Amino acid sequence: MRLTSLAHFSLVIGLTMVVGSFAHADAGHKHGGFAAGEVGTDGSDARVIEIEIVEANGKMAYSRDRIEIMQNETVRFVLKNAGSLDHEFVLGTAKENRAHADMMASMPGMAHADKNMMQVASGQTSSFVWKFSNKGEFEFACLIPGHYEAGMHGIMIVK
Ligand SMILES: [Cu+2]
Repeated sequence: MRLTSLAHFSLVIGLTMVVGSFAHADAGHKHGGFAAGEVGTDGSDARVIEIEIVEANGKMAYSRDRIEIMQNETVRFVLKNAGSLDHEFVLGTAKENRAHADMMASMPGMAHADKNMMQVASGQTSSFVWKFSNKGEFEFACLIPGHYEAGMHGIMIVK
């Protein structure tokens, strides 16, 4: 009985390690890039997707909560911030965004800039060109503390 449960225990540990390493590879940057692809170098022939950021009744949201893209498509996101607060737009897996948001919450005022994101000040419009070189389900989100929870996130499906 004791031996059986010991064997069972080590099997569980082994499986956990295998699952853990898959999850790590999935969340990590592939080939030195980002999970969702890479910064677009030329936006001149990109598909344009306009998104408005709105705030109302304690909620904050992007005007779209689901976007479908074809693999290798280059997209120019044009974000118009119609709210009274500054916001951002970060592309990644839901898991990457969660980890990033937790880090920001633990370091208030942390300087925060990376290639897979942009900031949009209140009343401004900014654009951002991205090449979706990887298929999968990703997320766009605002990771300023409290904003994700207030509604600032959407799904990006790359087919
Ligand atoms: Cu925000």
